[in-house]
This record gives sequence, structure tokens and C-alpha cells, in this order.
Amino acid sequence: MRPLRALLWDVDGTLAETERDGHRVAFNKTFELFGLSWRWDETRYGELLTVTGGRERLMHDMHVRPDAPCLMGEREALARELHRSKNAFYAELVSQGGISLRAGVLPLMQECREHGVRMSVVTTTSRSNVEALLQAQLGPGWQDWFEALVCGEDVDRKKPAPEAYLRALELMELHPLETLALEDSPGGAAAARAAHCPVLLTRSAYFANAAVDGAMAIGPGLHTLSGWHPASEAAGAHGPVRLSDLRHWHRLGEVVSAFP
Ligand code: XBP
Ligand code: MG
Repeated sequence: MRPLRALLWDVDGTLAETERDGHRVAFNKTFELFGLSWRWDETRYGELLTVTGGRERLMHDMHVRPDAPCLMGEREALARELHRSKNAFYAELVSQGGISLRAGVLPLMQECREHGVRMSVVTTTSRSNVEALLQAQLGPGWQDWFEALVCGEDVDRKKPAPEAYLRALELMELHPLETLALEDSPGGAAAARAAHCPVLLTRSAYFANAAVDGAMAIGPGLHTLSGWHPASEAAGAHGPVRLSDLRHWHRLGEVVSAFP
């Protein structure tokens, strides 16, 4: 049996509720700045989350915008400009501490550091967004917490393609079964599974009821042990998810994959 050596952290939805209160807000500020009447309310943005990548999301939404440029080249150029501006608004927002880590994330990261469990970030968001968030939430020296930072720019195919996970495994020189991916969305979980990484699914606001395939365990967040399926060994205990719970679920994963 392979021991758990590393956590692979998704960002949006998993580390923080960045989509509804961060990216969406920054997109809307950008539309206003560019004199566009487009606005994404919470419901529409939820629909758009099936498209990974902010620029790709813009391109997708332009299909239903009669005032979007007709020529593909112009449309792509506008999407690039809007996306750049959105990321600047987003960085400003998170740099000012506008979005906090989800409850339970920080203590688990600290425990991993204390016990030599390695960590990396595996995300389809832009690198500048990750840096702004982690700098604001973990402070100077945050880079030392993570071995690899695999971001949207580092891959040709974003999640649900496995590329980002495969890249992280390569950089860390790890077998997928030595890792545990923490994800919040069906697409993120699919990406990790396609790279053969066991997945722990910590539900976020936008994916609270989404059907998810192949996770070792699914729960409402790292802040509590209640509501997790399957229950941890420490079930009944109050308090947050700890490294011992992750090890428990990770071992189950081995059993499940050994006897499918
Ligand atoms: C989430 C995404 C990203 C963000 C926006 O990625 O799909 O596109 O919504 O970020 P993950 P960008 O859950 O893997 O962190 O605008 O930088 O793409
Ligand atoms: Mg996510």
C-alpha cells in the first residue's frame, strides 16, 4: 500500500469561494469598465462554470450576445482584453483580503507542513490569481508552502483534462496513488481521476448538489467531519477534517481501487 505523501490543492471553490464573490464580481466590473451592458448574475455564472477558464467562459458567453464582435479574431482579441482586466480587478479584490480561505483549509495545510506531507496547487485559473490569493491569505513566504504551482498557463488542455494533474505528478516525481487531490467540482474531480489521483471532494457553493463520480469521499467542507460520505474513522468527533482523516480516506481508496 502506498502512503499518502502529498496533497494536490485545487484553488477556485476548494481553497476559497472565489467564483461567486471574486471572479464573477471582477468580470462584471470589467464589463462596466468597457461600456458593455453584459452582467453575469449568480445563476448565469453558475451555468457558465461548466466552461473552465475565464477567457474560454467569455468566448462561450459571446455566442448569445448580439453585440459581441462577429469576426472570430476580433472576438478573441476582446476576450483577451476583458480577461486581462478581470484578472486585475480580481487581484485587487483578493489582495485587499476580500476573500478568505474556506474554514478548515489553513489548519489542514499547517498540519501537512508539520508532518512533512508535501503540497502543490493544481488549478486552471491564471497564475496571477493564485499568487494574489495566497500572498494575501498565507503572507510572505507562501511559496515555501507549495512544491509546484500548476496553473492555467501551464497546460494546453484545462480541467477536466488530466494534463494539470499529470504535470504536477511529474514535477513532484510522485505516483498518483501517493497523492490526494482536493477538489470541489465534477470537472476538477474528473481531471484528477483521469490522472489516477484519488479525490476528496469538498463541496463549494456552486457545486453543492452536483453529481460527482469517483471521489474517495464527499463532504460539505474541511471545517467539519459531519456530513462526509463515507464517514471518517473519527466519525462522531466534532471539529475539522484532519490529516488522520485524509489518511483514512486515502487507505480506503487503495482498497476500493484494489477490489473494484
Ligand atoms: C476554476 C476555473 C477558472 C476560474 C477563473 O479553476 O475554471 O477559470 O473560474 O480563472 P479551478 P481564470 O477550480 O481549477 O481553480 O479567469 O484565470 O481562468
Ligand atoms: Mg474548483
